[in-house]
Amino acid sequence: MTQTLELKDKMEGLLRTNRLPHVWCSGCGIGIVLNSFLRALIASETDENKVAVSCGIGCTARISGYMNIDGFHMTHGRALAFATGLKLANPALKTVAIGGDGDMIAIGGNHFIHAARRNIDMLVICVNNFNYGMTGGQAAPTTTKESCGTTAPYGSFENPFNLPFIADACGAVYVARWTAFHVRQLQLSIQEALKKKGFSFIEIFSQCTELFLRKNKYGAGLDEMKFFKQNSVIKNGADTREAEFNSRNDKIVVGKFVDRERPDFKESMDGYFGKVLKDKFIRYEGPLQTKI
Ligand SMILES: Cc1ncc(C[n+]2csc(CCOP(=O)(O)OP(=O)(O)O)c2C)c(N)n1
Ligand code: SF4
Ligand SMILES: [Mg+2]
Repeated sequence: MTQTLELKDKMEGLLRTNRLPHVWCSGCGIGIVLNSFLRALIASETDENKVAVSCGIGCTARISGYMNIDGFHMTHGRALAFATGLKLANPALKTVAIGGDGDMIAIGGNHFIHAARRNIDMLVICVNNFNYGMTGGQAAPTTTKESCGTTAPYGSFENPFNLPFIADACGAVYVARWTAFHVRQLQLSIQEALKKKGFSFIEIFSQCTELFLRKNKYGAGLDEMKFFKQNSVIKNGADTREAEFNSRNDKIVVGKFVDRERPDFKESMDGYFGKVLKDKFIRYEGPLQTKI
């Protein structure tokens, strides 16, 4: 009982309750992600004063506005670019970028592949609801084949991206996928990824009740949770090529797929310049730490 009350107090402390009610539609999965993220911060005993959350634009990207920790609401698609700048300017920060599939992998796709390639030390959480929710349900690079969107009234015929595979191929050190149904695994995964050094990526399949589900007559939020539950297969360590989810008839492969070590951007940079510039190289450790 005491533990439950303690958690409730801590959760409330991390929420900007004066901003409630939130903007999300009833049954939307984004609230589940916010809840899991805050629980993971508490359980991992991460100092919230050393965390900065960068978000772009979209329903998901509104998440930083409800957290009582340093948050930035960026231009569309630039959450990772901004998080990169934050991390380089203050290496002591744990930077987290949270956003939708459109924000991170359509307009922001370029920033995504390069942040992973450079192994920038950040946690990226992408809520994949298979469409652009905020702007009216347009098809995204994640829309499943034959599913409709405002810009695909007869259904999409394009191949959707396999996000875990892209992150893996670009060099992410941690890659996982869960759904809004897998709350416990999601929280544990976020906890683990918060401790990881380097580019960590977690994709979360989530329900956009008002647009993607309604337009496609896939049912209400609860029906989509049942769909996630019934069609998911947990395959920790699976080859990310197996994580393809091209159509609603495919199985949803979830789990932790990648967990490896490689030097992050700063370690590589310091190592390289230390070698070529020797004593002339001044390592930058942050605004208060570096003496020039
Ligand atoms: C430069 C620019 N282009 C387009 C938009 C319009 N816009 C805002 S959010 C968004 C897509 C949001 O989709 P997603 O990132 O998947 O988030 P969701 O709402 O689904 O959570 C778009 C196209 C914008 N704000 N800025
Ligand atoms: S439009 Fe979709 S993604 Fe946006 S809040 Fe509503 S249900 Fe959620
Ligand atoms: Mg989306």
